[in-house]
Amino acid sequence: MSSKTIDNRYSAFVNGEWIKGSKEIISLNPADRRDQVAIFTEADKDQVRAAADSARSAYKKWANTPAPVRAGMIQNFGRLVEQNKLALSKVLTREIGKPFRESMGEVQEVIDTCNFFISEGRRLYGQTVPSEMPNKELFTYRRPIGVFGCITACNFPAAVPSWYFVPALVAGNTCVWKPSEDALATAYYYTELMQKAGFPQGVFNVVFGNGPTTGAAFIDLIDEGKFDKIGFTGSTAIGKRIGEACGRNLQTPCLELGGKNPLIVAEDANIDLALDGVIFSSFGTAGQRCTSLGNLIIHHKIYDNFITKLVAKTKAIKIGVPTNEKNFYGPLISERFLRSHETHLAKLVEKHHELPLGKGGHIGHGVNWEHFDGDAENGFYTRPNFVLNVSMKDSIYSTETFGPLVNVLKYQDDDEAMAMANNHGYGLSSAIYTSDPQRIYKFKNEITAGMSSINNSTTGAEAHLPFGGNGKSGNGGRQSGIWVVDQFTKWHSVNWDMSGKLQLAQMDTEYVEPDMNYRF
Ligand code: UN1
Repeated sequence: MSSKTIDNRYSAFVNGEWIKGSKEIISLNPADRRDQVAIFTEADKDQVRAAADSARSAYKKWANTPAPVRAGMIQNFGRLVEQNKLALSKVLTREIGKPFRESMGEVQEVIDTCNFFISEGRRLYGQTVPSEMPNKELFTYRRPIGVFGCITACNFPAAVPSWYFVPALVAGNTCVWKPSEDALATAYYYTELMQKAGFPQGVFNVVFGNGPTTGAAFIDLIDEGKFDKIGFTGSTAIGKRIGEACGRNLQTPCLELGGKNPLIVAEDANIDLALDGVIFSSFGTAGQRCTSLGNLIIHHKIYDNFITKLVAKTKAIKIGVPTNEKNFYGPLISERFLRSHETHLAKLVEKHHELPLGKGGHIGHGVNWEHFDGDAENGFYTRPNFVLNVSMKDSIYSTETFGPLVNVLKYQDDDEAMAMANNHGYGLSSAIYTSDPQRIYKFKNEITAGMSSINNSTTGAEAHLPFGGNGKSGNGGRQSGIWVVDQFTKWHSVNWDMSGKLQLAQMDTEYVEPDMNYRF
């Protein structure tokens, strides 16, 4: 893998030009902190404003560009991503430590999203609707919303932005993106491919920077009226701040927030299948997916047997360099995530909890892992954890931890399992392992999450179904699939009267009245 550092000190891509700032931000390879992947600078508030203004100036022309022409540029982008799939996946793995196979999967998700929306440029259907009066026609049109501001997270730094930008651009919106400060190189190459795809200047703008600075400036600009629509993937706390700012301005943001995703293993589950599903849900991507497993809920009759097997199977997983395909997971995305993981272990694990794998923090720093091939000194690697004896009263039950840390709860009956699956207040993903159709039916009806898997992992949503959550996981907005078009367009109703006279709705109609004098 190339160890070249992208050292351009850019802070933003505005109106088709790269510009520079002064305060450096650096993304490191989490498998080896000595490897600097990219050196950029932070966009200050004026630069974020300039990016939003550039999107505003480009808006009218872009909104009036025929939708199939707009979608043609998405097609170009998808093809370019396909041609660069290997290179982009390598950058992803180097920059956020995602195992290479998963990086390839993530880049494929970008391509799938483009493929799905290319033909939407030839649909974006409105309706022709009958009028209640003669010589009058009614129509509905989907209109773009305007300037779309979007802040994304570091765990899916290519796929998740595509869920937003691909439909937003096809629908005729112009965009400003603040990618994660931990994935600068990925965002840089993504933007380069956007540029090569042919989008006109100002249609797609990018600002780099940290959350408390550039991100905060971004949020302030909602009150300045610089954005018409906001998309945000990240923590529930910041999602609430964004929701408040949007609410004040009568906007509905698309918020994709945290999760404490439950997985139920019923007494009649196929145990081997469930074990594989639990291990990937728990530790795939080092537990750093919004859809990763948070609360594992096991029926009391199979509990001991399941835990014994789960612990044995987990002990056999390999952890280490993300380029080695034998490794199940690599380092945490950055030092920040490692520190937060350690804080969770220190603060949320209580006396009555039991950790059958040991208390697994930073590998090489007081703890070890048998099958480990990473650089413990310079990498942000951490051991997996299962926390047993968790109850719904414990704070770990309802706190998103975002890392390889999974609670285990024991249940007596289906009602208790459903309570455990819902009561934490998040509602993103969920799963059940069972062979009983009645149980599946109950689960589907009672789960409050936006997404559910039956006999599969909590992770791994496909790119053409609605993705998103309820409760603390979001405001009900959805990404992906055809439904997302509703996020990026507003309905416009048109009445076209050709009668040549003033016809008033509800009054100048020719309804035939019933005989009002008739009484039976
Ligand atoms: C996320 O973690 O924000 O469903 C996205 C999945 C992936 C996307 C996760 N396709 O696990």
